Amino acid sequence: MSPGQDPGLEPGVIDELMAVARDAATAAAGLIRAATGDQDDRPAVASTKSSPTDVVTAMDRAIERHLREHLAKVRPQDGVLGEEEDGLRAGSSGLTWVLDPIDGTVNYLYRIPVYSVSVAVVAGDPRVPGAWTPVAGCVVSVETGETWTAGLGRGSAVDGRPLSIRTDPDGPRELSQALVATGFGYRAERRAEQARVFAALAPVIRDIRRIGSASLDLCMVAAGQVDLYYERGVNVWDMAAAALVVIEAGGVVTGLAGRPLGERTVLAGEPGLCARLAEALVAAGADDFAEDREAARGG
Ligand code: LIP
Repeated sequence: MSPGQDPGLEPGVIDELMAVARDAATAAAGLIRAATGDQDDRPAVASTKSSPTDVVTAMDRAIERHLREHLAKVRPQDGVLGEEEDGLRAGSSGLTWVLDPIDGTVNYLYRIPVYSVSVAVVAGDPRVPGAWTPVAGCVVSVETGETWTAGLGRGSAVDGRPLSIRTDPDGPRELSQALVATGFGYRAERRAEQARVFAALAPVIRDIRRIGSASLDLCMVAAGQVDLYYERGVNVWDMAAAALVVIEAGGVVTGLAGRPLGERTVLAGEPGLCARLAEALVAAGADDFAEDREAARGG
């Protein structure tokens, strides 16, 4: 199963799932705003994950707990996978909710007003690249309130305004004219490799934007605020909802060099331009990190 593949759900069911995603993400964003207000001090860090800079705040955990409790009431038959609580809670429906309580956690920590709540529901197993397809999703930019929604075959919108990548006659046709968003990982070794790729890419694109939230990067692709996005190591909860926003706006969201979404590098944008980005990324060595060679050796 892959993004865009039809899991055979009725349009009415998808519309219902869209409403659940939207209501859950909107309520969660409201809780963050109410708790954060105009505080200047940084939120409490509860722990770290893959590195000392990969932080989890108390708010991350509280919002995921709130989302899990809400979904257990309204969609008890579905599974749930979240960024902060270990493992997947299996369901019986074949659908799994994929939650990122705060996407852009470091921005939230530094009071940079660019972070989101991302709520998606997917068919298949979201832990396995290529084995899931997003069915409905919502991304809420917490500080601005912008609400991005999408449903499989039901289109995508921001604040109710339909999105369409393909109808932008002014969109760039060449990579040299493309504004490209990307991000960097929490581990220094990976950032060194990502910087190497970026150094090779920078001369052949218009410019780069490093927003700090994969879900908002992808939503900005759908809205034409950036032309392309790529990033290595993005988790399914960062991108499941926003990938559908892009796909339903006529874009593509895929892995690199024929790999499934969720394996190594994700890239997104208008189909033709995205293909040219993929070529440039492979030429820049984006699919040949030291960790890839180590994995190939069975390390
Ligand atoms: C973040 C992503 C971002 C990436 C950051 C981080 P988090 O997710 O949304 O694209 O560059 O390194 O992974 O950790 O804020 O949920």
